[in-house]
Amino acid sequence: MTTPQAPSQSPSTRLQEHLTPSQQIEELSDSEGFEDTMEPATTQPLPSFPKLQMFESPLRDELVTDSSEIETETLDDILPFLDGNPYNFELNSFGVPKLQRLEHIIFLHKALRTYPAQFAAMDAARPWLLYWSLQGLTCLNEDVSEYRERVTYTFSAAQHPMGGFGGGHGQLPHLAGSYAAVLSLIIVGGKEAYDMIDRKTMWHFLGNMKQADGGFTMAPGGEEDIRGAFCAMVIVALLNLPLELPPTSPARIKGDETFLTKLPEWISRCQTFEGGIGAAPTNEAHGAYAFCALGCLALLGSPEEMLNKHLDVPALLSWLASRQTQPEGGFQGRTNKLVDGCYSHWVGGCWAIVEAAVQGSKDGVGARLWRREGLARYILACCQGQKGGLRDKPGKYPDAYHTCYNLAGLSAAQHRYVYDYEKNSGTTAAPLSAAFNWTVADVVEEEGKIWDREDTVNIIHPVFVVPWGQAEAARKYFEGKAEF
Ligand code: FPP
Ligand code: K
Ligand code: ZN
Repeated sequence: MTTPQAPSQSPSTRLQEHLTPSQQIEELSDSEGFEDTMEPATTQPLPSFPKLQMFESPLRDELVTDSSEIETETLDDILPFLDGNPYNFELNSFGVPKLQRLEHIIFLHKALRTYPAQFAAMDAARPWLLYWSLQGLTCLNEDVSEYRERVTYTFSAAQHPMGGFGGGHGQLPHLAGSYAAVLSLIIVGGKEAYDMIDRKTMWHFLGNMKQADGGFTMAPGGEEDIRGAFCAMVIVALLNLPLELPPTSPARIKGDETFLTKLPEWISRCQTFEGGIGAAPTNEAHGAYAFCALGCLALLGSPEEMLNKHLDVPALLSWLASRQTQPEGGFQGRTNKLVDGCYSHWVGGCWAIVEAAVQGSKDGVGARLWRREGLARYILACCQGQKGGLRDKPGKYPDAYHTCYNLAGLSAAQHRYVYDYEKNSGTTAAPLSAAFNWTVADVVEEEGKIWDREDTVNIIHPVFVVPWGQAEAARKYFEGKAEF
């Protein structure tokens, strides 16, 4: 099994020969703020756009609705980017815009700086801003160790005395904030960052979110949905927390014993008649929740066992495959809605887990269930902002969220993740260690590569969505700790 590496010399390394990182940012981004020009420049045709892909989706019917109209308008915005090159980006050897690596790196460094006053409304999302930016940077092979101290300091102020993380000092803890905080700390890594997390109060906080029906609420008295289950179990697995519920847990009070009690059954109830997965039982299926559900199941056991036991896999496959849009190539989040670059990860990231469930073993012949080439083309041709950062679609501004998840999706397209039952077979079967069994391979030529080595982003962990090796390092560190 090969472990592909990103290009050895990152653009920033080249730049750093002359300037410090902050000087580079000033130098190259001048006064644009967070803006991107929406004006396409002159268009040069892309030589390699396959004509077959130009046909409209055969699934479209005659009925005109608000949804069909906006779909048509969206296609009008997107097609110029698929069969032309409105921003005059340099093209790779396949005739597709190159990954604008340096511009994206600069964009993400800027996203980690001070925000103007109107961003105060996003204060509760601060952990996310850190996570998206750090994850995006590492995906582009950028070293983020310069942020280690700041990240540790920021989250030490956002940690609630009763456990978990909020958006900042004095804010109530939340499972989404706690998830983004823990992932950010694991990305920067190191003893100080790890030790800053109060694992014992975190265990109490997570226990208080666990409900007697098997699911988790996002916050005390908050909504119960699949994000809660996924975020909680990611934290339990990474921090190696005890599976036993604390005595104050609502589930414990009703007689349940562990974080796992009735959890896969609760996830199973989120699968809908379409085959996809909703936020909670009875909700509409949506790609973002599908990733949370599959990720959560892949934490509890092997994908093969967990998905086949708790989901209707053929129905799931059919629904997931239907999310890839034609001719755009990217993914939509739900039936009859629009393609969006962030689903490059939320849906694109589901495939590794689903493929592992279908293939079973590491020797399984690569099942070709989706078009990697189509996704990579949508990301490179349509989602790269003119001045750095990635976006939902042409006509939208780039942001850290879409940059992170487009890059994660590009990684999903470029690498083949394989579940290896034998990877940790020498060690004891520690609780919640299933997600530490993944290995990775490069995507082979026949799968339709449309990227060069320079357009290749780093491998990320298919379940934890952090740089390869960082989840393993954290788990190893916390396995070396006493219970608390
Ligand atoms: C719909 O928005 C979007 C959702 C219903 C899901 C949002 C959830 C996430 C992005 C993932 C959360 C994951 C974790 C780990 C916390 P929309 O109606 O604007 O978009 P659409 O038209 O594409 O459905
Ligand atoms: K959307
Ligand atoms: Zn989006």
